[in-house]
Amino acid sequence: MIKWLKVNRTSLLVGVVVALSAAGAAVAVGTLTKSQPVPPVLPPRAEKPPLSPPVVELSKFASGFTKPVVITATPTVSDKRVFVVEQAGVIKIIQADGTVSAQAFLDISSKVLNGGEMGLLGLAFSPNYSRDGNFFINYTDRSQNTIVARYHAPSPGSTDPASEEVLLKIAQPYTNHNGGALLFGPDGYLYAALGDGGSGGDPHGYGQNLNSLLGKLLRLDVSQLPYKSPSSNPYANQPGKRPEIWDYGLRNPWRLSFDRKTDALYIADVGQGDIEEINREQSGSKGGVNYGWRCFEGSKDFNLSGCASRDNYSFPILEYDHSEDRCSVTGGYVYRGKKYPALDGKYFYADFCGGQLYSAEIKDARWQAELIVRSPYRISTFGEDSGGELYLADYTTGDIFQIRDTAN
Ligand SMILES: [Ca+2]
Repeated sequence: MIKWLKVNRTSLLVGVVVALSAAGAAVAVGTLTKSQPVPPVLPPRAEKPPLSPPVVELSKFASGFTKPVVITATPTVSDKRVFVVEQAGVIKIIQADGTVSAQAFLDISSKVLNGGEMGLLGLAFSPNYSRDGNFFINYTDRSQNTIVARYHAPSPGSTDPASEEVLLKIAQPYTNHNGGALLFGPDGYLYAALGDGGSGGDPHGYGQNLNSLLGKLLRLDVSQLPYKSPSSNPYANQPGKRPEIWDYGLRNPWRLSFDRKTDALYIADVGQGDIEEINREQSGSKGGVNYGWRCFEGSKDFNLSGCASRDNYSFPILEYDHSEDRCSVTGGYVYRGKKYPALDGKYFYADFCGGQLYSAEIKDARWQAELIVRSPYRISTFGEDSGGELYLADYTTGDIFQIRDTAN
């Protein structure tokens, strides 16, 4: 035992001297005994190779869906499953290897009015899903109401269909512009997007009417039901205004996302006949943002009757017209995944009719968009898996594609 210790002390001393020499430290061994500070022995710095400009490819990930409108995942990072919502009222699971589970996660097609812009349109898992098993959906019921409801999954792969608890039931005056996006914010509240009720030109003025939930982004505390409107909502205690409202002046918000890194909120809003738009709301916003509809379509005047001066409204960071077969924006995500670092920080979005996939970022102090792919797809939605990798859906074929960078 004693011999063993001696040997190892010697080895340790030799190790220190060798390490210092290897690091090029100009310290004589003799000075070590005077307790002078010794420079730390650091490993050689690993230089990361520079990233090449990304080359984005849409790689088929899964197929066989009918009219996919939502792609999402649970918030549990180790849960690699991807959930796909079919408009008719079915939620299916893609396993990590791309196979689609035979059994639906939820099938409420018998309750859903499906067609045009109606159907099962939103899905968001509780931030505590691994513990509470709750998730939230938005659908059009058979009487043409928008329903926001909570469901419970007693085990990871199946749902109790009788667990529905309705949070909101909102009559839809027309069949179109139902919005439908649901997502949890970094504040833990549920954000629910509703369109202006439909027809054209917002004939009843819902977008600017703070006593209506239509044309709004709502912010709800769903930690217990019935839900509460957080007291920090901008109209929480104002008579004649709905306390659920976070933002207003939306026409048909089709897909929202929070940037996982900056917490900024991106809202894509479908235009009337000319302008498609992307809006961005900074982290730390107090809400009450007026996104302009039906006073403005994008940054363009639409119907200024009863409207205030332009500085009362928030205008898009990005907008585009209906040239090149474009007709309807599909909002996406800022890439924050791990696999493709050259995509980090780029906001991806698309046009449903023209098939263009764009990425945008701030260059020279302004938002600039770049056409990435002119696809043959009708891109109905984007989605993130639990690790932040991005996917999109082709509404026509029901294929799900992963956004990849083949250059890095
Ligand atoms: Ca707007």
